[in-house]
Amino acid sequence: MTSKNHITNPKFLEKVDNFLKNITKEDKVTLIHDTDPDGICSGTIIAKCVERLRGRTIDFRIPLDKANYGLTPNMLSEIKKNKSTIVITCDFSAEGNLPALKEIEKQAKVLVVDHHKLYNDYQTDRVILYKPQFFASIEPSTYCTAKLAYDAAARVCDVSDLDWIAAAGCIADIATDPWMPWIESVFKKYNVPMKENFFDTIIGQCAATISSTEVYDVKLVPQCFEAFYSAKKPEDILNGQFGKYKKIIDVELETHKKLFEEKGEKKEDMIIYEMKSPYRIHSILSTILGLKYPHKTIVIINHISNKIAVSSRRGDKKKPVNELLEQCIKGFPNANAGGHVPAAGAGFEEKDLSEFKKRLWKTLE
Ligand SMILES: [Mn+2]
Repeated sequence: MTSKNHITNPKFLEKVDNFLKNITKEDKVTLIHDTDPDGICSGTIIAKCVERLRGRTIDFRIPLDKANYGLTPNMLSEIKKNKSTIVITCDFSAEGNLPALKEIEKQAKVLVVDHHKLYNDYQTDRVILYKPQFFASIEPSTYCTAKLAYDAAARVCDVSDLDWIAAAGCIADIATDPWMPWIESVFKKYNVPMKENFFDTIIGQCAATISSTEVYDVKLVPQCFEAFYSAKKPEDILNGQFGKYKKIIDVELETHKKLFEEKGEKKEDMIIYEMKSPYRIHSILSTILGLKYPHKTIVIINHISNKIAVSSRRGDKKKPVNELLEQCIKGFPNANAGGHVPAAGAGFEEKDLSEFKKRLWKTLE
């Protein structure tokens, strides 16, 4: 099993245990989750955990609104309308919007399950930020939310049948390194052959099914959650209704992988590739290329419905790409950037693209 040596603050985890164990049948539980594989996988594990603990499933589920990353006014009004007494968020920095978090706290107890950057150290007797930064010595980007959710759930109920879902989240987030012995045991348990590239395995393909569906049409993702909720094993996901979206997206990815090699602009350790796709494939594409070129800073720029979406990777973490993107969009109107040291994203208006690229190249000087 997983070594416990990475836990630096076991007392902190007891607070999380108590939060989960104290949820009652009468509580109204709202789950807010990201719509990427780690968000879906962690959300499924948390929802299953709540169901097993109190004998009734969660009451409300709100997928994250990608256009307004984080807690939104719409979420607040829904939580108010629903009279939620428990709010659990998965795979985004809910504390990034502190006023909204404080507003929810007036009405509900909040558990933030997440491994993204810590924006506000806000822990109260009604709000727990269950983030690796507070209790583990592991680099947060490699302690993905699905694994956080699994580890928390495993301390308070039996979720051993959900291990493959947690492993899928780890693969999707390139968060396998610290958990290798455990991941190998999961593969063995489900007779899944190990491959050099995790994404080529059946469990990796489950994660890819979510990301493909998300980039095909984000509106379909809520159904992805249901598919994971009812799946008993990895094959159930691959043989389900979402396989067809994966095939469409795979073709699009192959096209741009080739074009990246031909048309990517290279200078020193940076490769910038500008593309146009009707699908939001930039982040999957940059994950694939980041794995292929771990010592390069990969920047994928997608022109999508008159906006620019950027995804960046730096496998060896030698240069923090979250800071790189934050720095390069400074002062742009309607822009955002954020993420992890090895993986980050940004969005801004098309008119700012040339300035953005100029600033990117300038960081090499
Ligand atoms: Mn994640």
